[in-house]
Amino acid sequence: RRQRGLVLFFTGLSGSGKSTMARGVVETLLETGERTVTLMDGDVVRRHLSAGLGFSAIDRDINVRRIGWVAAEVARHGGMAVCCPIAPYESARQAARDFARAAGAGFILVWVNTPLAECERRDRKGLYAKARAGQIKGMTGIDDPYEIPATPDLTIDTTDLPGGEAIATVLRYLGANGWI
Ligand code: GGZ
Repeated sequence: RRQRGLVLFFTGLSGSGKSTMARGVVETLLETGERTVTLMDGDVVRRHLSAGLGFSAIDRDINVRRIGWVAAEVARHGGMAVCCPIAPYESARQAARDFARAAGAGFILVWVNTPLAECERRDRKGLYAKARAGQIKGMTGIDDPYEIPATPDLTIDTTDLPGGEAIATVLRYLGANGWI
């Protein structure tokens, strides 16, 4: 019997651990062959699907809705799409959920709620330091909003969680809910 399609959507600040978790989940599923899975990696999305968009409220809204729409199409016929944009706005996240529902697919919102202080401590790309120094404007969490998700299906703080455990938590959730 064909599996029901699923959109697995990670949201959280830059440096929260979303992409690492998304990649880990995808890697595991590809290895086990449990599901066909498409990763909508943030960098790749912004290079192709959302080329030309910036980080204004409107551009972020368009970006996240596009991701949600494509993910729903992937899931429409039984595929699984894994997305990991910051997705700072509740309305765009809700739109992504509605696209999935309209496609007859499931939708799981994972809020990676690693606190700003920890994301800033990691600062792998140096963006937070630049934002604090006023060299870049509109950095999420510094001088741009992140709306707390109202109805996350799963909430994970990666501060004290080794990468493998964060990934395992998501895989356990998928297993417990019959998705894998
Ligand atoms: C937030 C920014 C910004 C600003 C560039 N604010 O850690 P990263 O580098 O790799 O992930 C961030 C990425 C965010 O793009 P998204 O498509 O996920 O954002 S949204 O959902 O809001 O559309 C960060 C980098 O782009 N980046 N400028 N001002 N993150």
